[in-house]
This record gives sequence, C-alpha cells and structure tokens, in this order.
Amino acid sequence: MAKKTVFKPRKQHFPGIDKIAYEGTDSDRALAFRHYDPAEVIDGKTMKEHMRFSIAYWHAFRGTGSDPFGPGTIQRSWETGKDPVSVAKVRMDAAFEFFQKIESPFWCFHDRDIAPEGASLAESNRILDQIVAHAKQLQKATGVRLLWGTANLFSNPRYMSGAATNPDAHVFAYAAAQVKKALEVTQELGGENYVFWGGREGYETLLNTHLKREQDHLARFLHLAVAHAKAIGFKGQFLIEPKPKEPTKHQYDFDVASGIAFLRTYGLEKHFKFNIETNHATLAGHTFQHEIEVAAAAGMLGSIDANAGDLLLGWDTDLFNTDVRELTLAMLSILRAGGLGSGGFNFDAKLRRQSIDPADLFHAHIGGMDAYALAFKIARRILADGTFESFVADRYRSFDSGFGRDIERGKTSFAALEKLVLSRLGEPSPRSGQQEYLENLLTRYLHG
Ligand code: XLS
Ligand code: NI
Ligand code: NI
Repeated sequence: MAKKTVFKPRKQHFPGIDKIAYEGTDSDRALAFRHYDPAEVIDGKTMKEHMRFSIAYWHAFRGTGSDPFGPGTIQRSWETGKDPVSVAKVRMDAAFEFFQKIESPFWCFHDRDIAPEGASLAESNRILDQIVAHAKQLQKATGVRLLWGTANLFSNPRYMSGAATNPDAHVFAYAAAQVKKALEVTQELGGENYVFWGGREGYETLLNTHLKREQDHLARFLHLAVAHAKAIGFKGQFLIEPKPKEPTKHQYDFDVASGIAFLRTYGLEKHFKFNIETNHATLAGHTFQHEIEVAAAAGMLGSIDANAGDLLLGWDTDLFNTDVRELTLAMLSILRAGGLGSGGFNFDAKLRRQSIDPADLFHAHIGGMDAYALAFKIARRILADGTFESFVADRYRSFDSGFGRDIERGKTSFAALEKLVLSRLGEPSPRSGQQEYLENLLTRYLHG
C-alpha cells in the first residue's frame, strides 16, 4: 500500500511565524485573522471554500521592490544561491510554506515566474518541466491547488512590440509555442483556469501600427489557444484580463465592455470569461463594481485579481485592498451574479518598496483576506435583508406589467407608444432616485 505523503519541509523559510490563526475582532495580535476564519461554515461551505483566495507568485515571490528609480530592496534568505534552477526550487518551497501558513487554498503563476528562461525555447521548456514536477509534489503534499496559470509574453525584449499582435509573424509563432507549453503545464498542475492578460498587446503610436490586422491576429491567437486546449483535453476556464494601458499606451483589451465586443466580433465569446482586476478597472475610468456588473450582465464573470490602485497615481500600483466599502459593493455584485464559479480572489498585489521583511508579506495578505472576508459577510447580510433589492425592483416596477412589459418583450412599436402617450399617459411624474438615503443605508451596514 502506498504511504500517504506528508509534507516535511527540509527547512523553515519563515521561522518564527506560525500558521496564521483566526482570533476574531477581540484579538490585538497583528499576525492573526480577525474576520477570515477558514474553518467557519456558512451555508454548508467553509470560508476557505467560499473565498477561494489565491497568492500571486510574481508579486509574493518574484517582487523585489525595484522601481524605475532604483533596484530591489526586499530581503529573502532563499534568494542567495548561485544556480538559478536550484534557487527556483528553494523559492518554491518557501512559497508553499507561505501558502499553507496564510491558509490560502490556491496560487497563480506565469511560466517565467516559477522557472528561469533558458538560452532557447527547448531549454526553457526543459527547465520549466523540472520546476513543474517540483510544484506538483508540493501541491500534492500541501493540498494547495492552482487557480490559474499564464504565460509571460511581455518581459523578454522579443515581445517589445507585442506577442500575438507583434508585426513580425516569427514573434507570433514564438508566443504561440510559449502559450502551448504554458497551457500544458497548467493542465499538468490541475489549473482551474488559464488567463490571458495582453501585456503588450496594444500600441504606442498608430504611425507604425495596423490596428485592424493586430486585432485580427489577437483573435486568431485566441482561437488557436481554444483549439489546443481542446486537443489536449484542458477543461479549465479561459479568462481575459482587461487593462486599458500600461505597459502600452493603448491596450486592446481595454475594459470588460470592449473585451465583450472583441470576443463577440471574432466568435470567441463561448470560450472566455473575464478576470477582473480592481486597479485595471480604475485605470479604465471605471469602478471595480462597474466592471463586475458588466461581466455579470453578459454571464462572463470569471475571476478577480484582488488589489487596489492609488487614485493619486496614474499607474497599476497593485496595493492590497483594505477598503471594505469598495469590496462590499463588489461582493454584492458577485454574490448576486451567483459567485465566481471556478474563479477566485487572487492577490495580484505587491508590497511597498520599504516593506522589506518576510513578516510584511503576512501582514499584507492578512489585511487583504480580512477585508474580503468582512465584505463577503456584510454583503450577505445586505442581500438577506433585501432592502436594496426591493428598492431596485420597485424602481423598475412599471416594466412588470402593461405596456412596460410589452416594451421588454418586444411587443410594441414607436407608433403604439406614441398613441398611448397622446391618448392616455400624458406627462410622466418624476420620482426620486434617493441616492443619499441609499448611501446612508449602506453606511449603516458598514458601521452600524
Ligand atoms: C498586470 C497584470 C498581470 C496579470 C497576469 O498588470 O495584472 O499581473 O494578472 O499576467
Ligand atoms: Ni492581474
Ligand atoms: Ni495588473
């Protein structure tokens, strides 16, 4: 009989920090959860199952604290070795220790986060296979699962003018080969989704860009990905992650609405949902909740990249989100839409440059997880009370019967409506939208 593997790390990478415990709001310990109790059962599911939190490998384990003005600052004991492949393995041990200690059921990665790139594609793939084998063991030993995988098609200089939208077909081919492999390793690790974020799929100037051809190429690329997923039997959900700009001046997957139009134009809408990132929403001039509602309205809400922007700065600052009001509004829309399905809340968020200690990584994620868990609970209370729901239902009541229902069902005409107004209805009577009353009601749920 095969023995059950027990996870015995060779070494503690976060010595002195135990598994983070739920201690409730009375606790004054900083390294404890106050709202996220992974074991709490709500409606037959644990909070761990409800929240489906995920750690973003690129920020949590590849973030260095560097910025355009200076190099990395963040200190990690395992980053010292000489051989990049061995370092990659030890780093991954540290990562899985962290996933367990922070009680995160999932993680996410780009191919190049977990394994260094080799001198050729063949070598890169060989290295990736070694690291994926290591990740598979760690997943098995810890029970931590893969929420999604993706390919980094934006860091290497070969992708400076885009990947699928590069003017050079050679680069398109290289990117296709890279995504083929990334899909295969995501499948190997049981990934529940696969993400396409179009890092450099956009342009800097239309003086050198054929916009229509680039969009056609992007659609072709996605069709090829769909075909390959089918060929290998990958069952995970494909997700598009919109972002309006950065690093390119204009990115094609600008926001959810333009993403839906793009997918429908090219007959891809059945194969994709959206991975919505808070900071990308605000960069597009929307609220987080707006993007969620637009995706949900199209039945295309997939997953969340949980972070926050700094509205005083014009880029993707990837802060940890502790704004419970914003998150409660988002949760309301998510719960009304029936949840995230195979998606989850992935902390695509990074430490500030001055937060250099390993403990800072814990504080950051504890804050984000607690804020989300609290928002989840408040949103559930709001929905159970139904006050906002009945307010909205009542506001649209005139469409539930009579000529309003005829309008919704397509059983009327301009001529018929004109006749109705002229003969019977006359002038409508305005009714208050009561926004301030509703805002105050929300504040009561948030703060009593
Ligand atoms: C960058 C994106 C990126 C994706 C994954 O802004 O958020 O991190 O989530 O490629
Ligand atoms: Ni993201
Ligand atoms: Ni982002």
